[in-house]
Amino acid sequence: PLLGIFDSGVGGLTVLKNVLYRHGDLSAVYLADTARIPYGVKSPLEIQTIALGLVEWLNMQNISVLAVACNTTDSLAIKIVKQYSSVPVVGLIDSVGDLVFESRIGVLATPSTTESRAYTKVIMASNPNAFVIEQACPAFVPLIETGQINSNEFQIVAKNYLKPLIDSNVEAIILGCSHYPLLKSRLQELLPKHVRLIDPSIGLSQKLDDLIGYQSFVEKSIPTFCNVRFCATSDSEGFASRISRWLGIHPQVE
Ligand code: DGN
Repeated sequence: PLLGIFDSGVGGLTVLKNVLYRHGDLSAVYLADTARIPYGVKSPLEIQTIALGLVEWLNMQNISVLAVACNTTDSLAIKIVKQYSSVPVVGLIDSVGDLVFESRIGVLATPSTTESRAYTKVIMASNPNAFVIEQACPAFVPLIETGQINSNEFQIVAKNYLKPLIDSNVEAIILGCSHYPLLKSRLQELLPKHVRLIDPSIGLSQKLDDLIGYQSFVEKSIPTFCNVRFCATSDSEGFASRISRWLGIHPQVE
């Protein structure tokens, strides 16, 4: 099977990595919409129009399943994606239900995603008594894309974003933007030890089990990404160097 997977930039690589841990034999086409990043502050109509174009392109690549590795698209345009995709679609948000056991939950995401309240709705559907606090983190994606997660600036904005969640005594935090797993250890340093960080791409990877008809429970070694075709909508060289930074591989980018 051939997986189509897209995000605005490097965030979806965290999803791809988890998918390949679980489904090591899968080939993939990874599409980064570098021409239009960041998505997090765009209107629903803009995100829907963009998503439609990406899906139409992916439809032409003979994919057998499509993963929306961008929460912003998932929260604002999943209906359009499902309507226009010629293959089954998996997203990040509705895959999270099975991953959450705690009842005081924080969500970190882009402004568009938090405004949609999509995560709150999914969590409340499985636990109506849950307390959910969503925090928009507009500064994170630019800092990640430019490799500045060890900067003072990161430390300052992260502390501000986390404060309301810590003050609310959350027990777990959903990384509701696919870029944020890249911050996992930085965030963990700023949080009380007992707070669990949840990466929704674990749920997405599990959902693929049913769709691609096979799965591997064997612990795989780190994915090599050699069966992945990387594509970007602009600045393919810049994107190639960002892939190298985050994955330690040096692929060609179309
Ligand atoms: N990685 C995307 C998400 O999960 O929402 C959005 C990143 C962005 O473009 N701001």
